[in-house]
Amino acid sequence: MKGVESNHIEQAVRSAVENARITDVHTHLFGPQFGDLLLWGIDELLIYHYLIAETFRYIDTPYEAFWNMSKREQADLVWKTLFIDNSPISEACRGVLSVLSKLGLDVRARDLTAYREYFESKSVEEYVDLTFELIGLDCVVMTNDPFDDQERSVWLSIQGDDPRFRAALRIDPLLNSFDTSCKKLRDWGYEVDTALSESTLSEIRRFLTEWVSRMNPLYMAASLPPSFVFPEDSPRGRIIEHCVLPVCKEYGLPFGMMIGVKKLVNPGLRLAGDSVGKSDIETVERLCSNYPDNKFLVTMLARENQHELAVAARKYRNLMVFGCWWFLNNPSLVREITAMRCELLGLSFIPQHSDARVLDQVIYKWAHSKEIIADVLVDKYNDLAATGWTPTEDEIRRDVEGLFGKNFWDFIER
Ligand code: FIX
Ligand code: ZN
Repeated sequence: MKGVESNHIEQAVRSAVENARITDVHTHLFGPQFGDLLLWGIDELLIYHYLIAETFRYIDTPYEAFWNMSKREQADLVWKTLFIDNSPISEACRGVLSVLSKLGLDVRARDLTAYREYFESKSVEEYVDLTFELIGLDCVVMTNDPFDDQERSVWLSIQGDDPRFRAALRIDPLLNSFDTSCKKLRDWGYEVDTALSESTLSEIRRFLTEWVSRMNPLYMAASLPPSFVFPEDSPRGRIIEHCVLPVCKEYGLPFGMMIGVKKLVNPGLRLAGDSVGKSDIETVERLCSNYPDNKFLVTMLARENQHELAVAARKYRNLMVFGCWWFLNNPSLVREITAMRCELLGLSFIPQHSDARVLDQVIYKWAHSKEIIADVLVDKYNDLAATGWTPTEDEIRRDVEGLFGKNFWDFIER
């Protein structure tokens, strides 16, 4: 079997990564059939909550004054503050410029008006096609919340779907604020009460089953606080134990746990106001250990949790680690975390997701991530070749296609 000569490994790896088709396993994007829930274009890029948080570090504008501005006025302020008055070296700023550059726009001109004219010249359907093809996206997984009134009404009336946009049933309100969601469930005809009686648990299972049937989700998911523990004698603990895990098992759905978010530490920043906390890995181990017939798709937000999460994945084949999430999606940390995962897990993990909220973001989030993941893989295959084991180009391609999509689909279908 002819392996790649060591002086050609880098070229083979970078070519495989460049050509790898992508399944983006977690985003906040919506297909065009969801109307204005799908965000795209330069103004949406500029008012991404990452950039809003960064803008407020430089200005004294009262939060409410900012929120009372139009989106265009907000975008103008972000552009002036982060790109003109200060150099745009943060990852989120660089991302905006990467998008413009890859779309062939003249970044050197710093001409926001011209950039706006470009996007105004596109239809959403045309731009979705362009974006998916530009970055090699096969499919993105949405975040679909039946408790969101605007989204719920779309699901109840939607005709047809776009196979490039697959669903994930997101249940944060059910798990993290059951008092509020209990009332909504009652309004929708489910016989539930906050006492979480057996009949209530049965009704919650019915609710989940009905939305699984409606959405055909690839997984069920929730973001969870650093304090998340299981088992726990709380509404969250009881609903996970008696409703989420049984329904996931019945339908073969992974339970996606995104752990470590401290919600709204600064409420004035709204969506930009969340922070991070170290979480309890033993809870993840306990769930994987006690529910061997369930699958767990897990990402954790704290850098301090990454090593123990990778070690936990070595112990439980029903645990799939994914992404460098949110505050971890920065070059220095993606590099560190991906190398550690290769060293501990080989190729049995999902290195990245975009978490894109604005369609255009997939262009930069994947371009930046592919570059770093390729760097790490070049190192690892060179280390391999140094032992005398020379991987073939087909093997490298196979491995890379697993990282960018097949590992996810195999886990989903297992
Ligand atoms: O819970 C989540 O899905 C988080 O990713 C979001 O709440 C967060 O705002 C985000 O978009 C991070 O990238
Ligand atoms: Zn997200």
